[in-house]
Amino acid sequence: MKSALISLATIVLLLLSIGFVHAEEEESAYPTITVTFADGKVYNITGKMWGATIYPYIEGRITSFKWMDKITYLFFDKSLKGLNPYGVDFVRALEKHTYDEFNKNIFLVVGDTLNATNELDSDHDGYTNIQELNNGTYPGDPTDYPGKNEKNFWDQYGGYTVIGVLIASVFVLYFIFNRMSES
Ligand SMILES: [Ca+2]
Repeated sequence: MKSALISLATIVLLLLSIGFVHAEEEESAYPTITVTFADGKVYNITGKMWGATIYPYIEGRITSFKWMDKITYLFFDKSLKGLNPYGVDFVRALEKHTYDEFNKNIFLVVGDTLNATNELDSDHDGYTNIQELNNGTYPGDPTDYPGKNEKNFWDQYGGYTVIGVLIASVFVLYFIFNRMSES
């Protein structure tokens, strides 16, 4: 009876801790980024602001790719702690505006910022940011670029070729051994 109670208490504690960890994760999806506007005003763009205002605006502007499913790391590194090279260029262009402009019409300023960074190649992979945005690859990740997923012949059929050669070798060896045992 006592051990049953202890097990029950342990299970309850485990469930509670899982709940807490989960709640903490959801709280901070994106990092807070401190920006200094052209008028010298320092401002914190919170994770909530990236997620609820800036990302949805970009999803609406880029129509050739559905960024909704992939947008998490558009500006941020894979640990979601800081900006990737595209995020750095984006914030730099954002800082050319004044706080007043940003405060009055955030969408206008974010739109201008997007236009100002479109022709840059932030990750230096040979594709401009807008080419990558339209193709659904990350403009801040040099290992992700348009055409990367079009596999070449070896990537696509290399595995089958190796298996085919192995099976053929087994057959050849089988016949050779058969002959040797017959003679
Ligand atoms: Ca690029």
